[in-house]
Amino acid sequence: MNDNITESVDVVVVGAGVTGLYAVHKLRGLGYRVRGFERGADVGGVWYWNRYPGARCDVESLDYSYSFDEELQQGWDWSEKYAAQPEIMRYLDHVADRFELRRDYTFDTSVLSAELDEEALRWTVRTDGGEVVSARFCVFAVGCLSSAHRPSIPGADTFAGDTYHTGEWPHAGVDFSGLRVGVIGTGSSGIQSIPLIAEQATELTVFQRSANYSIPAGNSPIDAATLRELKAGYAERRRLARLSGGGSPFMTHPRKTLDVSEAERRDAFEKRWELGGVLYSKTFPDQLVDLAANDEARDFWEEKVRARIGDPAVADLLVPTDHPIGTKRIVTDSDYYETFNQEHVRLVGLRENPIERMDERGVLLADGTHVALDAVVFATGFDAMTGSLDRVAIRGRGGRLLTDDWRAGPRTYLGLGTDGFPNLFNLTGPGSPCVLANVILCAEQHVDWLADCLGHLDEHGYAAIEASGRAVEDWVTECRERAAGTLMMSADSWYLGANIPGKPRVFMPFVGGFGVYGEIIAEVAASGYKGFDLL
Ligand code: N01
Repeated sequence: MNDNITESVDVVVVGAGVTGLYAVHKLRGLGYRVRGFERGADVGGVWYWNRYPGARCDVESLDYSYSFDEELQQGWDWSEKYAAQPEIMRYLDHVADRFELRRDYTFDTSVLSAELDEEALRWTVRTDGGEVVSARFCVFAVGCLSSAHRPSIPGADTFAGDTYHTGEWPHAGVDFSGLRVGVIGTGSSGIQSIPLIAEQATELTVFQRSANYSIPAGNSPIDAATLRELKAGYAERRRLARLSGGGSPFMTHPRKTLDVSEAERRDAFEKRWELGGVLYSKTFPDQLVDLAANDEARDFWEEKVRARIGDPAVADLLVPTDHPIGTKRIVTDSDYYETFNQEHVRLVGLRENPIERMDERGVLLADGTHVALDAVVFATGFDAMTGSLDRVAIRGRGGRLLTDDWRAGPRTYLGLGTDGFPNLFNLTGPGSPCVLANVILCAEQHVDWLADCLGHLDEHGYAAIEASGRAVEDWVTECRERAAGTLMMSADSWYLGANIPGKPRVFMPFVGGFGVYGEIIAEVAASGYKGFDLL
């Protein structure tokens, strides 16, 4: 063993979010020696970091929970249809305790590098805690929305008040009472937090670059009788979820938008509206591929939303005109639009009046207006899908850096592996449907596939598995072509890297849907891992 190496294991898992936790549980249960590292002080991943007011899941609680253990899913009682961040953290804490997952993790520790030893086909993983671990397999479960993005605004460092990023929220919470607050950004995080910040702030200014589509969450407590009934139907609920496009037990209307009468169309939109949240973008099967169909959904949305906003000029600013509905992730809100009917809340459209700079006392706009502020909240999103991997120096064959190989966009086979990086897996990331689906079921899908794959290698005496260059090229093309056949390319979304200056404009997720993707990866496994070289 290399002198520097402090430990030798079968698998290193990076990340203790929903994917990493299940990976540790599953692989350890199969007898692999597993070592986990996590940047945060505890488990939870995005839910550990995103503690901003109003943080709430946009997938129903019953679905956004592990399915791998029947006693776990029957034993945990969700209190609300859409769980808020504290309840999800309690759940993940419970999972970590129940399966004793913390004992294999080192927390407050970032993985700095992973380097392939080509002779031994092993990875050397170095951490900022000084550990050097040799592992046969390296599994990244670092999350797609874990690298907070703060835009560079001239003069931001001179601002005298406090600044926050929604994705790095103080654990003790923030009291905005008596303060003039600015929120920059109106994606999910901004739209969820703005109504609650408005309840405390004396003045709230929302700086909006792009208007977004948001739908009322329709959240409600789940009473005991309903919960019993839902749990009794869990098996069927999960079966439907696994077949679905998004990992939730909901199917689109069987017919296309314009093939039904107006009355039937409105009825279908109304039902999805009542259901609440992101599923609205999948009311009809053609909504994200046919602009005329999309326009119907958009018009219904606009009618509903304008009715919630008092001032038509404010409504004009809040209604998006730059992208079809659902081509950025639809936001799920609680009283977002009504917030702008309050006297002390003001909306600034940055397209018309951009931020020129910040100074000690606030924000200066291009038209010369100075907005005096005591605190600024950056709800400006993430360097999504690749940002967290980019922080790790991953060196494969010939010392090649993964970030160099991915300079023109992520290159994967099935989202799982990359040529030149044998035995290295990236879970629930680019090339997979995970950010477009229920990530907990996606995590289970990936980890179960991985566990079978490692079993296959051992059973047949292989040391390693590596995606072939050809399979990677084909998968990249397939992902690109599938996306090009939809309307998803027409929005400047984080799916496309469009929110990060200089990032290549490549649609990173697989748009074919969770169920279809599950069939594809199962078929690859059944074929003896076609597209991979077994070494
Ligand atoms: O980030 P975002 P998010 N100047 O990138 C604006 C998931 N999530 O944290 O649209 C001014 O969506 C930016 O403007 P524009 C969910 O998948 C889920 O809100 O780029 N503004 C945008 O308005 C979600 O999609 C939940 O023009 C700037 C905002 O900041 C994903 O996480 C809750 C700017 C960023 O929006 C990310 O959501 C929260 C600049 N220089 C998050 N740069 C739920 O489960 C950026 N912006 C419900």
